[in-house]
Amino acid sequence: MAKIIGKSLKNIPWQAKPAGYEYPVWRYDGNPVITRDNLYFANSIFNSAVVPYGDGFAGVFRVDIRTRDQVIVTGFSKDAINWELEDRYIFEGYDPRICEIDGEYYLTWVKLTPHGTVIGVASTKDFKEWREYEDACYPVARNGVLFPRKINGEYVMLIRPCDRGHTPYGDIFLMHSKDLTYWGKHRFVMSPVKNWEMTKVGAGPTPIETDEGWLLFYHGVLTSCNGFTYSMGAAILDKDEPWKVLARADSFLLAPHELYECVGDVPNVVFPCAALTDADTGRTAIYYGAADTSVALAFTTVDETVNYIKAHNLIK
Ligand code: BMA
Repeated sequence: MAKIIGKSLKNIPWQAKPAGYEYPVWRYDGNPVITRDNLYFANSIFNSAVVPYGDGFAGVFRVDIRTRDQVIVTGFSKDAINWELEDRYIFEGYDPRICEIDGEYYLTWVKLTPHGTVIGVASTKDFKEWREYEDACYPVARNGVLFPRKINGEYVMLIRPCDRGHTPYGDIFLMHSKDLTYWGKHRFVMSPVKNWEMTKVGAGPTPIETDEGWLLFYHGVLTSCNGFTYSMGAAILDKDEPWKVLARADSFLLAPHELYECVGDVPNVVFPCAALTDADTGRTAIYYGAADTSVALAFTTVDETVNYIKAHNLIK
């Protein structure tokens, strides 16, 4: 049985898998959990990330405001389902991820520069004061996701180099840093392989440490005659050399299906950015943006997902 290496967290959102449901990831029946109505100045609130904080949870939310500028807003919750969002933003940019490393919360996000997007990096202890670091790479990149601990003494970040538009290509790479300022030792991680992800792939939530390796949820993009479809896949990366993909599911684990995933500002988008886990039970609550409009929640257990990946493994 695959086990999470991490903290027990009894109070994460959870619903049992519906009877008769065959797949390893199932949706929360109260979806979407955050909509544009959560904030008066929002056009939409979607690709957002949450983390345990104090006796509850904190989050960094992608808010597209009514000028359609993109900003990051913090929020707090006792149950990780009902959120109070602050009515100011901390940074401009989009698609935030967040993780705790040694008592400090590290935010990575897509930061806008005149030359294209880069990965912004900032940290906080209290979600009020933020320290911003050097940009983690030069333009153009998106989907910068830190591992939740140093590996062999170094910070490790997944990134997806791209171009200024909606990239017609996209592979996941990773890079190392001793100080969150200088990044190097770049390694290729994965390219699209199957049709559901054929256009590009990008890391999703902070990787989850398990006794089998790092469980990585990621998004993959299909280009159809009607545009892009974003779905969620999963892979297991080597614990010490995480650029080595040990196993990878050949199919998606979650794809646009419900109305709130298929209809919105950008139709047909499931874009995972965070996961809360309980090490005791393996329960995992995945937060994903739905149709670039709202935030939704899905569940799995690490054991179910790892078993599914192994049973549908495309790595021979
Ligand atoms: C990507 C990012 C995501 C977005 C997706 C679909 O390039 O901009 O924030 O969810 O496109 O529009």
